[in-house]
Amino acid sequence: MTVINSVTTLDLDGDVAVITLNSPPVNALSAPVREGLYEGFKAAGADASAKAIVLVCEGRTFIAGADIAGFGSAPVGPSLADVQVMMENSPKPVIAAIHGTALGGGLEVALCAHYRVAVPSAKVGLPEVNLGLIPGAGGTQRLPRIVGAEKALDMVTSGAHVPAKDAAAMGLVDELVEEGKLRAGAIAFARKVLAEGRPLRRVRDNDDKVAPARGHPEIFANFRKANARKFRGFMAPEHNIRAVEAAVNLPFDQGIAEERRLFEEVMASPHSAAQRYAFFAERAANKIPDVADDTQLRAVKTVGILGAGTMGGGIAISCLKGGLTVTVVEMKPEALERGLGIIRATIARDAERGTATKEQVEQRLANLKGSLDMADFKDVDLVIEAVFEDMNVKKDVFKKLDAICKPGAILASNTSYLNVDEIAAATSRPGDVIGMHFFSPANIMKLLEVVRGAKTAKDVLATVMRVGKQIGKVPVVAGVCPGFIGNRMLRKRGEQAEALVLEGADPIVIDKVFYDFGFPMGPFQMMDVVGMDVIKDQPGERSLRGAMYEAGRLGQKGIGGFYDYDANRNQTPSPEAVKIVEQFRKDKGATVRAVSEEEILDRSLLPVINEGAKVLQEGIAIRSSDIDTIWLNGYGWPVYRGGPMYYADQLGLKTVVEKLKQYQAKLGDDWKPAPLLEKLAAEGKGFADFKR
Ligand code: 3H9
Repeated sequence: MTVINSVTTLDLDGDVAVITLNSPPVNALSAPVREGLYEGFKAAGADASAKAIVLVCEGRTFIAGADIAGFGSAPVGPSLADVQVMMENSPKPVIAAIHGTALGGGLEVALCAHYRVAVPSAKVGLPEVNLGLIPGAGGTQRLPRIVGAEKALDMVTSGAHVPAKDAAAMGLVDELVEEGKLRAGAIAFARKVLAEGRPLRRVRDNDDKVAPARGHPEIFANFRKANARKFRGFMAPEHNIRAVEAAVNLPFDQGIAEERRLFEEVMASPHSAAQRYAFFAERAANKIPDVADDTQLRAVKTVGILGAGTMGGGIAISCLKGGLTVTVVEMKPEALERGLGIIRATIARDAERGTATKEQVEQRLANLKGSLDMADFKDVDLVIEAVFEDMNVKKDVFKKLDAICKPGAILASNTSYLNVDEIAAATSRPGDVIGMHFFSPANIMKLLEVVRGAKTAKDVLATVMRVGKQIGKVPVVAGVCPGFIGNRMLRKRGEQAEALVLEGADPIVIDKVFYDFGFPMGPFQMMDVVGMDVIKDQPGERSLRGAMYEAGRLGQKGIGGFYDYDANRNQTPSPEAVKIVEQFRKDKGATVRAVSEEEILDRSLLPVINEGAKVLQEGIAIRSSDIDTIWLNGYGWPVYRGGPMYYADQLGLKTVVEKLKQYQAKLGDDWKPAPLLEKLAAEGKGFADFKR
């Protein structure tokens, strides 16, 4: 075996040279990896006894892409293009052997091999769009030359990780080899290529798959139209489409030049900077400073869920999809049957939609049990309580769980604002108690606020973070305070929405400002979705949503709320709602004035940022990027704007402080900048610079 460099070796298996990359965690295309590939292919090419060359990776995956962390630093050593030219022009057949994920630059490298083999569990894709980018190493030109324009459009604009079996059906993978035997399978395939004298197939030379789309601009126009809603506000999907158009309409080398031009444009955009930030923010959220990475986790295989309502049901579906065994407990037989029915139907739908195999669906259904007796939680590893939001009810439940559950079981509450420490104090084992705040609909929404109580044990916290990932969530740690991180900040926005209406802003205009900023909907549309019955006034309160509720306008579930709806839930302005708003202003003795869209945006976002600063200062959030991860995954903040704290950093904290002070002078001390915000602004720093 020859050591090429710190991450690459070359060895010979008979007449097949094998280049092995080993650059944990994901073999990203860093300078040493590019150097290793370049020198490895050079050496293999020069070795007269090698007749074919296999590229294989060690560790969890094939190359997962360019080194995102290294973007922006000066290039060192051979470029990726140098490596690709070397592979594609190799006079000996090159075979890429894929396991784990061949993503982005990783797939682009594999596309320069003459053949590709993969194990069945492997996935391939060009996910650059999710980083606000386009593939920049020929992916947009080579992919359509194998799968055709339409499939390529789907892949580059969705960033989907395509399973090896589907990739093989599209011709992206030439042969599937036995799981766990990739190296041997790839070598055997290489021998077959040699024995059969198969050609050195260069993807770049294949025109057959792109030719049919040439002269058919409607393919692209229709694709844009069909996805307009999904792509709204983003820059990268359109750039990806244009690059595939170039693959169809231009000769290969010109297409590559166009791809490069488009890549550089998106790379320099604030959108991509924000989306790359979001990628690392989500991963940083897994790191808890005082909890060691190698903390011994508790085994969680079985979960008990108390409550089969909307929330409990959604949580159950997530757990089942994550491979856990679930026991759902309800008080009444009808409620249990209804809840189980909805869970089963939702799980079954995955097979119809093709998002799960029939076997997976059967397994999930078999893993689901229902019961009317909490005593059936006695053997479960984790209980998630999703009952009514009332402290006395919760305490009573936790007292019972304490008596029923086995030692070491984790007891979690899905409360969205109650004090987890108080709940924990109702048990004899507060160290085992934690908050798991799911967002509705819990089977769809990615965010999971993991609420760490004062006494929550470190291994309980680490275990729940792991379970969160296993069930497909983005877990973020929050400390105990009313509303935790997300809802505490959201409340500030809600207060302003109502204040703005009182001062004269039209709810429809407020919603439009939010929509134009990139949120999927504004606060009033949101209330219509949630339902006024859920958010009606608390005793002593007199809010606009309360007035809407009293007028019998519950929102989408009823006759309408702030908007009217047709049978397909299309919204139209509501004359009835206008009357309620006018009456509400009268009752409150409000004086109406013209409110600009700029003021609406400032007054909606600045208090959220200011509250975020307090959350950070109090240690409720570990780091500012955790707050952003929460807003991106639970509150519809557009990912190309990075989250409220990132957004504030882009505005400049000095500007944020100045604006808050202007509003403080007009509207009172609620607008006083948080001390941490003032301090960072005075030091010329951003939230991202804050270290505890
Ligand atoms: C690209 O290729 C552009 C080209 O077209 C153009 C070139 C000119 N770089 O997610 P995990 C780190 S753009 C650097 O927790 P998993 C990650 O930060 C790229 N670091 O693991 C984490 O570090 P830490 C296109 C990376 O098993 C660790 O690896 N490719 C990269 O849940 C583990 O990550 C993509 O967009 C990277 N490319 O999932 C793929 N990738 O432990 C992005 C990961 O210190 N990656 N890290 O926190 C992924 O989707 C997932 O990481 C993957 C593994 C599915 C691979």
